[in-house]
Amino acid sequence: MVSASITRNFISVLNSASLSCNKQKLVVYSGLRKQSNTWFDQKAYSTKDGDQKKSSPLKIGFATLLGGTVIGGFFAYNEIQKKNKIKVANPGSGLQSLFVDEPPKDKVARKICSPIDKTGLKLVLYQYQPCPFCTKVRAFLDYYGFAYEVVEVNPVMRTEVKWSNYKKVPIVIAKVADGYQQLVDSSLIISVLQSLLYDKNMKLEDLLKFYPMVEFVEDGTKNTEIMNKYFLMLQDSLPKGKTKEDIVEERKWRRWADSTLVHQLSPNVYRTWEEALQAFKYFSMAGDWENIFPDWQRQIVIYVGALAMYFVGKRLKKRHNLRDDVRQSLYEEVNIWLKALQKKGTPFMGGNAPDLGDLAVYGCLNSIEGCKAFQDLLVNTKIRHWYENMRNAIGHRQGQALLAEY
Ligand SMILES: N[C@@H](CCC(=O)N[C@@H](CS)C(=O)NCC(=O)O)C(=O)O
Repeated sequence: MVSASITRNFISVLNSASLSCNKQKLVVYSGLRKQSNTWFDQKAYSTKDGDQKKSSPLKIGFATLLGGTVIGGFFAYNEIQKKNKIKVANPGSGLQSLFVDEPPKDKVARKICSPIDKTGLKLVLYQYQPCPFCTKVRAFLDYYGFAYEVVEVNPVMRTEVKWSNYKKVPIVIAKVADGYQQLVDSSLIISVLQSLLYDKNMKLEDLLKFYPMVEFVEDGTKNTEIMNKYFLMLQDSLPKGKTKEDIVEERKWRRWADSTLVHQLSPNVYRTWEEALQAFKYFSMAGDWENIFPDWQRQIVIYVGALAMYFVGKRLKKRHNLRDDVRQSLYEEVNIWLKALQKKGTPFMGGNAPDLGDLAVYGCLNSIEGCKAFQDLLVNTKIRHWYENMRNAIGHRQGQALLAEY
């Protein structure tokens, strides 16, 4: 299949042990795409579906009609869902759904094998390929060399996560003593797993108690928030080679990635209908949707998703006060990061190795890697050097020494 050969370009196997996974009709994805000196110069954002061609007016008309109907239904359905929303946890308890049985994961898209992972956590990541919160989690897991399975969630149907009462992705399931623990929210997932790596004596179930979920009402809408989600639970000692200031700074950039950088993405990626469609075709290719979703579902996701996100992008631009030329806002934010990095004078914000701030910023930007906005970012800012270093650090699992101690 055409997509299989394209996908192969995106897959590189890290070591022979990983190869054994291939026997299970699953691919091993290292997080490091085929390396070449010019990977970023090639038009990564061109796809096999010929997105560079102009879409015909008939296609656009059809997509608009179909999209309008589906989006209308989708928003109406979401409203009903919101009203019936079940709480995701007991407020204040920190305990998020614990299952006795493993949740369904019949659609494992790929399995990342890692012989060094002796945690026994058997992580499963439920995700949308293009979701920046999911890319953040993947960057973290790959940097440390965790073994995990990926279940690709259809962003329109969401059938793969119907078992959960949490309405977003990423969701990570981890094996614990009494069953399977659901971890929700990218920052919580990262904080809990990082804390676990720093303190091997802690149990994941116990760590979770430090991250209670609270409910609050904002502008008449009920919201939930996870307390301490940017905090690592370090007990008495600091991680080797880190100062208190390092930890505070790391937290600052993780927050910044979630509260500022991430808001630049949708308005930029879905800036025009052509860019929105191109982005979804790229997501389809990068996420191997052709082999995961039936073709009719894939087409709906691509066309409806592109149309919906085109309008969502416009709304977010307004909500987050982006400039009329949204690219300028993206460049300005990325330059804030680069300036801080320059001031620090080390290859990464974490020093000679990436920290969680680096991983969060990389995760956000990585989610748009094949899009026109990313190409423009490379041309108009100096992000390339740091980004390439991050890509290598993650692709080669440079954080694995910590996981290997487990
Ligand atoms: N704070 C959450 C945000 C997660 C989030 O907003 N995920 C989006 C996808 S990028 C989502 O699932 N939205 C609901 C939906 O698509 O139905 C996190 O960091 O994980």
